[in-house]
Order: sequence, then structure tokens, then C-alpha cells
Amino acid sequence: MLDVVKKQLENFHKNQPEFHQAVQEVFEDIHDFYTDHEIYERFAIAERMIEPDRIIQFRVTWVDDSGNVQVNRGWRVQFNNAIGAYKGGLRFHPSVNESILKFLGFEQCFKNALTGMPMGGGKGGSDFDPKGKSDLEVMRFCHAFMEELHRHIGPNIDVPAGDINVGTREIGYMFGHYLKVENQFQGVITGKGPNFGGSCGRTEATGYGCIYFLEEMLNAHDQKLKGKRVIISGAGNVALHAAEKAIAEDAKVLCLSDSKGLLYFKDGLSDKDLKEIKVIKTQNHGALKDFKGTAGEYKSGAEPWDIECDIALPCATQNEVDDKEAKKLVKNGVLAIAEGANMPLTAKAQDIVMKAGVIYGPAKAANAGGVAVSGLERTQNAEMRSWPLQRVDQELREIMKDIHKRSIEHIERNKEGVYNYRKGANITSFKKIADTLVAYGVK
Ligand code: NDP
Ligand code: 2IT
Repeated sequence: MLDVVKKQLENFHKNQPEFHQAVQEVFEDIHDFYTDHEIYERFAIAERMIEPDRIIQFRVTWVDDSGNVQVNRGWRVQFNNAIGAYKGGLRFHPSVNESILKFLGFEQCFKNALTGMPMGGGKGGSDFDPKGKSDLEVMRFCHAFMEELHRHIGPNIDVPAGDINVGTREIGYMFGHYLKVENQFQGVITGKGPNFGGSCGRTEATGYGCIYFLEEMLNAHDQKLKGKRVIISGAGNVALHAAEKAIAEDAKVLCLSDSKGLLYFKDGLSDKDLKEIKVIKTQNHGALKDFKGTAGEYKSGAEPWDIECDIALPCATQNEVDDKEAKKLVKNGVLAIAEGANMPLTAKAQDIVMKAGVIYGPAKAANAGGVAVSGLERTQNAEMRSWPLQRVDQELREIMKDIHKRSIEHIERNKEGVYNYRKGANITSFKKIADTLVAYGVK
């Protein structure tokens, strides 16, 4: 990694391990490319890229069902808007802190560049825990959160969307409150319901896009998804739709998981069982252990990584696959991994799978389908039209194909014939942002 980056992280971003991890990965991959281009050093591109444009932190005060006043912290990290307005999700989870939001915002800059769309990077959220909260409590929290956020966002400034624990319900509450306080009906947030400007297919886009990218990777290595055994972690927006599309492509989905345990389907998850799980997780905000079907075996506290499989799709959260789990996957002969979640493999886990010749699709490429369809939602909002699902899905497929092409533009296959997509994606997206910063001069 570049020395200057190392120093800056140590001096100004202390005790932020997730942010360090994301930055280190990018600057290790682009090291040679960077030093080959003297202008980047002259324009201090590395130093400028790892410093967020601004971080807004605010208090969120709301009243729970018992009448008690509750206080949470809210953030919006506006990381870099060189190639377009800040764009990225909002996460509500007790683990949310500045390190996690900076890692997510930093990653988002590169992911968004890779989509080919004019979108900068941002991320936000709160340490609010929606688990066990009533619908009215979630609504009051979302309204209070937007009460502050509205003054920092706009269709050409910053356009948030969903992430962990922020789905159609929460976006509805937040957009509704934006409309109330600003009195402007505009595309200021994506992932909206289809009745009020949301794009068809946005809910499915991250999971479907992950499968489309996986298929591109498999094709490039003379492999097919049909008939493959797939393990999936998570049972949220990304995991459920990745499972749905994998089943549609005739793969065998062996499991899903949530923060409490694992549901294992020896003979493969069926469409019917997936529908029931969707109701449990997305409508009832329940747990996998509530699943009543007889085909699935519930294992409390278990994770997917020691199940024998051909394909692994980590779709829950950051650092959910560590070095030991990566070794298990390799030992069991995993062929490919596509990251539905953001940074689900630790740095060591990534090294292990790449060295073992596993086809590895990094998050910024594999899960970019969600933000890409958010981009399409902005386009539809700007032209005041709604496209049919078929058009959105076709565009998503094309975008994922293009992301695959861009991810191999600056790299060759290794001697085993496998692409290092991580390095390829990092160089392509870095180049786009860096060259733009150079074009602007010093600002
Ligand atoms: P959801 O909230 O819909 O689902 C998250 C799932 O992961 C849930 O099943 C949850 O379990 C599980 N989970 C979350 N945190 C943990 C944890 N600390 N330990 C164990 N399990 C956990 O979120 P999404 O599906 O939207 O997001 C999943 C991942 O995908 C995140 O990394 C997100 O950043 C990334 N992503 C999301 C996009 C989107 O469009 N939504 C786009 C691109 C990436 P439980 O149900 O028990 O809480
Ligand atoms: O991590 C991500 O790409 C998201 N949570 C989606 C961001 C978006 O703006 O749709």
C-alpha cells in the first residue's frame, strides 16, 4: 500500500478498522497503477480520495410506545461527488458507527463508478435497532431521522436509498416526511414504492444483479450456474432475491441464514418455501426459526460456511467470512464466490480464496445491481415516467455484463486462467474518479 495512505489512516482515522480494511484493499490493488501515473501523486489523489468530502452527524430524538423519549445518533457520510451527486444507502443497525459508514461510503464511490452511471458515493444511517420495535415506533424514528436529513439531500446533491434494515417500509416513511417538510415531490431517495415514483425491480435488483454477475464470471471461465449447489447467507433483501434468481436459473439453493440461525434444505429450496420465508422476513419482520415448512432443517446459531457447495453467496454483512471459514470453503471445493453483501470476506479470507483459484466476485462489482437500478429510478423520476419491469430487468442484465467487462479491462488472467476481478474492478473505478479529480484541478 502507498505509504502516504498508511500514514493518513494512522494519523486521522484512528481506531476505524473497517474503514482501514476497505482503503487498504483498494490501495494494495492499485499501487503499481498509481505509481506509474506521476500525475496522481502530483495532484495528491490518494490523500484526497480517502478523506470524505464531509460527514454530517446528528441527534435523532423520538418517542417510543410507552411515551419514553429515545435518543439515537444519525449520520450521512458524503464521501465523494466528483462523478455525480452522492448516492448510497442508509443502514439502521446497533453496530452502525463512523468506521462502518466510512468503509461503506468509500466502497460506494468505487462501486458507483463501476456502474458507468454518473453517481458519486455516500452512505448514512443510525445506530437505531428496529428489532422488537412496533411499526409506529419505526415510523416515528424514520420521521425524526428525516427531520434532520432533509436539509442535506436533494436530487442533484445527495440521493439516499436502503441498506440493512431499511427497506420499502422505512423508505416510505422517510420519503413521506421529506415531502411534508420540503413540499417538493422529487427523486430525492430511491427504493420508493412503485405508487410514488419507485422503480419496478429495485427491490429485486441487488440479488438478481448478483446472480447476473455470477453468471458472467462463470461464462468467462467456461462454467454454468445450472445444476450448481449454492449456499447463501442472510435472509434479507439481497439474500432472498439472489435465492429467487438462482432457483429460476436451475441452481440448487441449499440454505439461507439470519442473525439467529440457519435453514438448511437438503434437496434444495423450492419457490413455495421461499415465498413463505419472504412473508416471515419482509412482512412480519420475523426470524427463520418461524418457518413451518417440512423441507427445511433449522439450526440455531449455525452459519452456512461448512456446507459443501459449488457457489457461495455471502449476502448478510461485513466480515461474515473469516480465514477459517474461507479455508473450509476451499477445502470443500467451492468454485466461485460472489459478494452480495458489502465486504463480507475479511482481508485474509479474500487472500485465501484468491490464492486457491476460486472465482471471486468482489462486492463493488457483484452487488452493484442495486445502486444501478437506483440510478434507473432517478432517470425515471427525472423524466416523470415509469418503465415496465421487463425494461428495467433487461437494462440490469446489460449493466451487470458491462460491469463484468469493465472489471477485466485492466487485467489479464492469472496462470491458472482465473481473473482477479478485485484488482480489475479497483483499477477501473479508481481511474475514473482519479482522472476526474485531475480534470477539475485542485479543489
Ligand atoms: P436486510 O436488512 O434486508 O437483510 C440483512 C440480513 O443479514 C438479515 O437476514 C439479517 O439477519 C442478516 N444480518 C445483518 N447483520 C447481521 C449480523 N451482524 N450478523 C448476522 N446476520 C446479520 O439487508 P440487505 O439484504 O439490504 O443487506 C445485506 C447486505 O447487502 C449488506 O451488506 C448491505 O450493505 C448489502 N447491500 C445491500 C443492497 C440493497 O440494495 N439493499 C445493495 C448492495 C449491497 P436478521 O434478519 O436476523 O436481522
Ligand atoms: O450498498 C449499496 O449499494 C446499497 N445499499 C444501495 C445503494 C443505493 O443507492 O441504491
